[in-house]
Amino acid sequence: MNNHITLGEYIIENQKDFQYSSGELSSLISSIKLASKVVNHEVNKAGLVDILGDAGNENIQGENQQKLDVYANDVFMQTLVNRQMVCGIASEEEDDFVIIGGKNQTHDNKYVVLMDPLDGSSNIDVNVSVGTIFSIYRRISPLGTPVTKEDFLQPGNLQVAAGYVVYGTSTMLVYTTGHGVHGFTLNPAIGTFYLSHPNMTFPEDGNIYSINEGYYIHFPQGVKDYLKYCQEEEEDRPYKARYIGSLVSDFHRNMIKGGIYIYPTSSKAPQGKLRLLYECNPMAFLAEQAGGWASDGYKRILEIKPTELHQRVPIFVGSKNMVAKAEDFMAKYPESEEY
Ligand code: P6P
Repeated sequence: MNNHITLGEYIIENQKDFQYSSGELSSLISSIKLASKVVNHEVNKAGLVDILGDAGNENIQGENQQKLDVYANDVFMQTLVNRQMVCGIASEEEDDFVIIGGKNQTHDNKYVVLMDPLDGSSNIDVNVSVGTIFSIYRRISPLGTPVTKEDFLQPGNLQVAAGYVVYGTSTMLVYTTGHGVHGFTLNPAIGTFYLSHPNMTFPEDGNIYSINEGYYIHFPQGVKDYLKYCQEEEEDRPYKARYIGSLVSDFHRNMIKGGIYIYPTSSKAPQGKLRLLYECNPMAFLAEQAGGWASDGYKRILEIKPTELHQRVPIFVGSKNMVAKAEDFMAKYPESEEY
C-alpha cells in the first residue's frame, strides 16, 4: 500500500502556509500539475512520434506535429487560462506578456505566471532530460484593472511560488511556496504525483561543477581562476565536471548531491545566456529555500530589479559554500570590467 501523500493532498494540507491562502494559489499549483502530466506524456514518446508520425508530418493523434516546446507552451497556457487563476502569463515562447482575456481585459485574478515551458528542448532529439520552469507572483497592479508589464518585472524576492518539472528517468515536480522545497515523483501508471523528496536541501559543500567549458577562453578571468581551483590536486579536489546541457537536470542533481551550476558572461554572451525572469529567479528562489545560494557572481539574483521580460543575467547557483568560493574569485576583478 503506498503510504506517500499525493501532491493534491499535500497542497490541501499545506493550504494554510500559502500567503493570502485564498485557495487560488493552491489551484494554480494544481493546474501546473495537470499541464506537466500532459506534457510528460508527449515528451516521453518524442522519439516514437517521429516514427509513427511520418504520415505527412502528423503526430499519432493525427494533429499537425508541433515542436515540443511550442506544444508545451500551448498546454501550460491553456491549462492556466482554463483555471481562470491568472491575469497574465510571460513565456520564453512568447515575445510579449499575454493578457488573459485579451488587451485591456480587466481582471480580479491575483497572479501572474512566468515560465520556460520546455527548457533544454534541443536535448529531446537525443533522449536527454528536459524541464519546465515556472515562477509565480501576485500582481502589483490594482485588482479590476488590466495587467501591466510592471506586474512581470518584479524582483525575484517577491515570488510567491516557483518550481520545475524534470522529465527524466522519472518525472518530478519540485516547487516551493517559501516553506522549503518539496519534490513529487509521478507514477505514470496512474498519473499521480507522490511526495518522494520532502524538504530538499543543497549540501553546503559539494564536489560537482556544471559549466560549458567549451567556452573557457571566452570566460571572465574570475571564472577561469575558479575552474582551475576546482581542478587542482588537493585533499578535496579535483571536483567532478558534470554538464548535461539542461539547467533543470544539472540543478536537480546538484541539489541532491551538492554542486554548483555556472552560466557566466563571456565575450560571446556579454549578459550570459539564461533569462532572469523565468529561469534564474525561480531557480534562485528554490536554491535559497533549499539552503543554497544564487548570484550573478557579485550580487544576489533575487535582488536584481528586472528591466526587460527576456533579459539575460549570469548565474552561479548551488551549494552555498561553492558559490561563495566562486564569488571570491570573481571579486578579484571589478564587475565593471567583466561585462
Ligand atoms: P549551452 C538550454 O538551452 C539552456 O537554457 C540550459 O538548460 C542549459 O544549461 C544551457 O542553456 C546550455 O547552454 O550554451 O551550454 O549549450
